[in-house]
Amino acid sequence: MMSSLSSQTSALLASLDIPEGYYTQGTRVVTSPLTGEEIARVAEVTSQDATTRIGASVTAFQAWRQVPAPRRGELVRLLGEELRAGKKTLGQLVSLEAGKSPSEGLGEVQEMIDICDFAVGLSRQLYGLTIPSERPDHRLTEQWHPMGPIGIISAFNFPVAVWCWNAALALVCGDPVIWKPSEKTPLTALATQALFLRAAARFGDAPADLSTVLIGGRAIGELLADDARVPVISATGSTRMGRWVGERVARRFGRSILELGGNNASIVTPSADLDLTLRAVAFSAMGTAGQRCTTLRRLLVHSSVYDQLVSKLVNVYRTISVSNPLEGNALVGPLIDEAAFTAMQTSLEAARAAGGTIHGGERENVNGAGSFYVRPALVEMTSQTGPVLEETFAPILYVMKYDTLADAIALQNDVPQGLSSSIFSTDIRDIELFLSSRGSDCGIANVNMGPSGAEIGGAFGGEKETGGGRESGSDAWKGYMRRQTNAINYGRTLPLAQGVKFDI
Ligand code: UN1
Repeated sequence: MMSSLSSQTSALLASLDIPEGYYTQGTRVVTSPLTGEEIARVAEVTSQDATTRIGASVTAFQAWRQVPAPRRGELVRLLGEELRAGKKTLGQLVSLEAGKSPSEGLGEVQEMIDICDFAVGLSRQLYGLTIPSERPDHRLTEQWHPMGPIGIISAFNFPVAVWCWNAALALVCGDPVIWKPSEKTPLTALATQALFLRAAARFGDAPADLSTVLIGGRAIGELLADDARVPVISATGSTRMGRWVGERVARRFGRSILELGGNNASIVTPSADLDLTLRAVAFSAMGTAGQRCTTLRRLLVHSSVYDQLVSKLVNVYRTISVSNPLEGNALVGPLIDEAAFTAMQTSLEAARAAGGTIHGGERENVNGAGSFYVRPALVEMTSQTGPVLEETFAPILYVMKYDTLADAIALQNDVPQGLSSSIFSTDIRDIELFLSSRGSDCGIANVNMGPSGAEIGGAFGGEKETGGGRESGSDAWKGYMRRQTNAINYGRTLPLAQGVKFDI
């Protein structure tokens, strides 16, 4: 007897023309965090299959790199159209498989559509420079060439958008993509691949195997990271995973784009608009049940506004709706699994031992034993220590008091991670100091909003243990291409650079 969620899942997958065998026959059991019920079983690739399919991706590359970039953009335009048409279906699947609210599920697909639009325009703007040469009758230029297959290792929390940030850029840059999705979210990957294949069929003459999905565990990720035929590996997930992937890729001189853990802070200054701050903190700390790499994890509040803001926050934490977001309007859905719940409790224990005062954090009995819903936790700390220095992928917000902005910035930067940050202020001096070279050391620094919820137009990523990679907008496309410098002599003599003489 199929559970109601699995029949819902089947109906969604069937509406994307995905054959039933793809998600009913296999060894990997997929459960929904909403209820803990099994919703599908998918087949995994063997190492041998994966190796063969990487070879097929290389063949696709040889054809695709010859297709003019604006024409490659047409494929991504069609992908964007398929995503528009399939937005509701894919969004619902994201909710079922990752536990996101309907609005966040749809938002994730919108993020895919946005990056497709961006990449289409980009397909006519993969510019190189012309550089003045020091030699007469010489020209110096640079151009950008396709790299080869791009390996994409993604996490459960943005099960499809992260693929698209990478894939939309890679495809216009002339690169096929090979995707190893999170073991926890293979269904949304299969659905995304189905939409891609529809776009490719409409495109007409796209080479086969431009997009490959490898469903599997760590061994498949390892194989991808080790394969020198895959020049770029873009990996999103924990710092532990990224260190392991980054080291393997570096060993073979591959390029990695790492988007790893965050331990994002916001600074609330005395001039902050506290109503706006309250809403921004609530969204960025509790949205997606605290399971974004950009989630607000540390709140640094000026002592003059601490009591006022924190008392309001405690109230919001006490009353925010925690439930199955598909059955009501709950703002906070489930954690992904039991391991996430255990990690959260371990961090809360450590915070208590370090002198923290904890509000919330208890398990909520929503859907029985198989699902893990928790009341988000607000933890008042007197110092930045122990679990505050780590990323726990759960809704825990550590709150600390500060007296000078210099102290707050020092605290904000004094963690191993460097993804995102923000300041709440209406004082231009405070804002500009925070954004200056003496300010936030993160890849993202926002003003009067939380650290999460980035748009695709900017480059996305961070420093230190966040891995240093940049994805998505701005010139992140350069990570998917190889730069070639060309010096061209159009004269009849051979002047050497730096005035070197070599007359034979
Ligand atoms: C992630 O959590 O891995 O900025 C990505 C955000 C989203 C992306 C998060 N646009 O919160």
